[in-house]
Amino acid sequence: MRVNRAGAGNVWDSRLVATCCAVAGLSETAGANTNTSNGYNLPIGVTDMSKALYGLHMEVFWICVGIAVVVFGVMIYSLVTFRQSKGAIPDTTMVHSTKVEIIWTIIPVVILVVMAVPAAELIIKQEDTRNSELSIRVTGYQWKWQYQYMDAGEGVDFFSTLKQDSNFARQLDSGIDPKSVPNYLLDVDKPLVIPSGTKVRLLLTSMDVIHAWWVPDFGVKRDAIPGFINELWFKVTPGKEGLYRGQCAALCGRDHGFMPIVVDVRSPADFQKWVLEQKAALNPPALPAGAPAPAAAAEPVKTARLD
Ligand SMILES: [Cu+2]
Repeated sequence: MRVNRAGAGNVWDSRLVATCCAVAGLSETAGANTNTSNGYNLPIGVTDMSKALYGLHMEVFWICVGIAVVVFGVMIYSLVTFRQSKGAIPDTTMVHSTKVEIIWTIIPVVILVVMAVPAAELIIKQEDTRNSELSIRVTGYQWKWQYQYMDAGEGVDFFSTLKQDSNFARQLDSGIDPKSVPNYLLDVDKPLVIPSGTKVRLLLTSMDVIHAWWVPDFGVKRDAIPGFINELWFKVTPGKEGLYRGQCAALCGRDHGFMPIVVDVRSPADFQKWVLEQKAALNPPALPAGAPAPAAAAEPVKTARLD
């Protein structure tokens, strides 16, 4: 019995550790990429929006701390000072005091307004996808993401799936220590590439179940729902180029934990170069007249199949 309990305890201990590691996971890899989370608080992030969200979050946090200190301070002081053993007699003069009721209604309303005004301003800003400079259609699948570029990247279209080394290590009895895999479960074969200093709009949808596209460092998280198109936008501060990692944030089935998001932020010039490379790969340049065509041999086979 004792052994069993100890065993169960170990399982829970290890699960707790695993959960904590998973929570801190985005920051654990900070050395290998540019994520700004410290594992304890919201990441400050690399967009004006993520910084504003962090600022608001801290403002509300300190208001809550202030309220807690005042309320618990008065409560504890009253409990200690006016206890029965000291001969305290209940004061009944303030029962149904209109003055007190007005005060304790107005003060919380003022506090709520102080929090609600900047919060509403930020929500309005978050929803404002006007004047975006690059749109990308993001489609969630069980269990991968598809990125289809519009505007300057028109025609670029690819899937982004869990990187092979993570995929092998995660298999039951793989014999591979996940700790030996860099960015375990947080790496993909082909990251989303975007330019810095550019307002990027994502159009999110899904082809099966509800997924959610979440990159903490950009201060964005939104559901990808079949039959709907949701929008989000972000603009990475110039100079913050690098790799940023996120995950699907909606329980989307068996492999929900295995569809990470990696965003490769490049300078606009590097992004332009990347787009040209992608387009060149899609449409190989026409061969000069008279040159031997390497694809010529394959062509009749294709035609024959069609016939
Ligand atoms: Cu998902």
